[in-house]
Amino acid sequence: MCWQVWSRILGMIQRGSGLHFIYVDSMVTKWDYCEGKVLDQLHIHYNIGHLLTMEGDSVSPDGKYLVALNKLAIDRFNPVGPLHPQNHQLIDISGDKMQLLYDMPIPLGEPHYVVAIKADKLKPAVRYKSGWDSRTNKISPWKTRAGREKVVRKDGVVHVYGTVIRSHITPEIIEVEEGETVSIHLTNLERAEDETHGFAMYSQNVNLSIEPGKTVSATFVADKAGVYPYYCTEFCSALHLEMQGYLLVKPKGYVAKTGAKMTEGQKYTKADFDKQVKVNIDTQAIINSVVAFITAHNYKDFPEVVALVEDAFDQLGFAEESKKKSEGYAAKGDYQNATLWAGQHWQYQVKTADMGLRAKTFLEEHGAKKVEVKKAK
Ligand SMILES: [Cu+2]
Repeated sequence: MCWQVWSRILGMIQRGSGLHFIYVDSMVTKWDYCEGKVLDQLHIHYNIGHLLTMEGDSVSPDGKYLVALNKLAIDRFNPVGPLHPQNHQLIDISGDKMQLLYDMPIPLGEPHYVVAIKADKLKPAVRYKSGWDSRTNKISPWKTRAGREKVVRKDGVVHVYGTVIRSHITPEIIEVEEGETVSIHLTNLERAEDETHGFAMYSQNVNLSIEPGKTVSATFVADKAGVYPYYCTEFCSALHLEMQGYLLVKPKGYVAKTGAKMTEGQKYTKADFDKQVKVNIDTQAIINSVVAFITAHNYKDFPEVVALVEDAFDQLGFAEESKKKSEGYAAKGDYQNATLWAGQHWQYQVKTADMGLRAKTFLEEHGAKKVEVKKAK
């Protein structure tokens, strides 16, 4: 190949592609560097600062596109303040004539020396190891497992070891005294891809993003008595709004008046328990039909689906544990705990069904084929 595209007074070459930008004229020039001849010029939006071609900085440039990275965008987009968007323009350079395809304004400074790589070179991690601190890149000392949530007061700090999972933040209530330092450590128990939860607390400047497996901490001084709601900021499932709780900050030295008593929480009855069990049986029927669909197809040929199925079975394992606990309490006539665990069982079923349906849709959209299913004798 003997041509290049230029775009600066002294120019910047995208190696192997022969493209240059011309700053003052606001142009991209394509030229034949063997013959010293200009092949084509394209006006772009002012003012071009850099160029980017697909893998243009490598020894084997690839693709048919160039992006003009322009510095200024006055008059082009709606003004939204002193900082105007920077305009990036996508150009097709495959033919004799370059062709402008697309404008992309972004609210950042114009990037320098940008590199474009093929999407299939990306091999990102899907989830962190459970309890991972992404800042120190090792297991967090604050990692918490399901059922091990606790509040510990140590060296003048209230440490909250909490967890988040669809669709619950544990603990739901945190009680501290005015002036105490509070350190909240949250572990996302999810293993499913893209199941990030958020955690925002009113008035305490706490706003966390907690990706699957991650443990993250936030520390603040609860310096004003009051009730501060916290909640998940990601729309993580249909039961997303269940993910909330309250920080209660008692006035310093507050003593409850005599006679003031906490009222008992809601008591579930056998009827509540039976109702939840019926819902769980119906949900299981949906799961079974989805599993039947998936296993009747060549799902093992689709790594995305295999990952979803693994996650789904993980969740179903948790579901089994909750079901056993619920049945154990019911056998003892403790319908309060039996109903709570039956509800937990259902939560895991919903997660399983959610992943199963995503897997089913993927198979339908990617032309999965039917396979022979061995019948159990
Ligand atoms: Cu959530």
